[in-house]
Amino acid sequence: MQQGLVIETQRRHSVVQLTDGSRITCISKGRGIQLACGDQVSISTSSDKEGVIESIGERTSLFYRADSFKEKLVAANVTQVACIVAPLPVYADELLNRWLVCAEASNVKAIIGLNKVDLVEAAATANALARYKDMGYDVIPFSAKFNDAPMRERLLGERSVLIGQSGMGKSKLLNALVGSEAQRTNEISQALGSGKHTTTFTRLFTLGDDHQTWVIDSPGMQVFGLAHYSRLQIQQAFPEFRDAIGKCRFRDCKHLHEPNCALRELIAANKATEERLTYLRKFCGEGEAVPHYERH
Ligand SMILES: Nc1nc2c(ncn2[C@@H]2O[C@H](COP(=O)(O)OP(=O)(O)O)[C@@H](O)[C@H]2O)c(=O)[nH]1
Ligand SMILES: [Mg+2]
Ligand SMILES: [Zn+2]
Repeated sequence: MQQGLVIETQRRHSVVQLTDGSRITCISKGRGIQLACGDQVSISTSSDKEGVIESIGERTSLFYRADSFKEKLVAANVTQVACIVAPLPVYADELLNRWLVCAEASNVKAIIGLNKVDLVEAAATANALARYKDMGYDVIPFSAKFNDAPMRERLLGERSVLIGQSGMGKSKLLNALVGSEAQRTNEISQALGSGKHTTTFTRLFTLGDDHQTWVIDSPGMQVFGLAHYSRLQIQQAFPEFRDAIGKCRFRDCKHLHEPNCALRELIAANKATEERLTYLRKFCGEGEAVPHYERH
């Protein structure tokens, strides 16, 4: 039995990096096991070519999205979610809020990387993002093209998942960080001969000789459901509203026009924004919750 780290997943196949840095394509034993990049696994090998995932180590964190029908694991055991946005193409603010809420609800720190600060349009975006600093999120302006240092600094020593819509510059950043390694072809697709494009897969890269820094590149996502979290978990994932949850005059307060709404009082006092309350109400009203994902 050998220990390894899942660095690529695709249905029942995954690529596992062993402690000596070598890689092996594996299949999962049970049907019910969903693997994520970042999972620590025990594998058995029948030949040098293919391994079998025997068990998954306990996860310190699990970042994933879900709608009422299915769950999609994004990354396991990460220490931070790095949300990558840019002025062009214009990033979607609602998606950013979904990632922040998901990170908060999964107990993982979130940071916001503002890429392409070399563009003149970046000044307005930086202004718009200033409100997130008030909520406690660090906003890191950088340019993957001309100066990636501010972002690199925040990634070193951490196990991060990069999340962002396509076009925000995640691949460019990865190129700057890991060089030609970022062109790593999809090993599962190669093995299976399916030749899928690499950017549709989540991939993990390790940095440094000790492989302790992780950067996980996820494909650009246009939807990000939060159906795996309860209303209360979602409400509490808004740091600026957290202390006010449950303190409205009416227990079933919709936070619209009710008197003595504790959330609205925060907005009136300029400690929270109308926009964030709209997201809170929207995210809470979405779909029936799927059963919480079984941790192995
Ligand atoms: N001006 C500018 N363009 C960038 C920067 N970073 C990435 N781009 C460009 O943005 C486009 C999308 O980048 P890419 O890395 O493929 O984005 P991804 O879809 O998030 O992986 C490409 O044309 C990049 O050259 C940057 O810092 N400044
Ligand atoms: Mg990309
Ligand atoms: Zn209320």
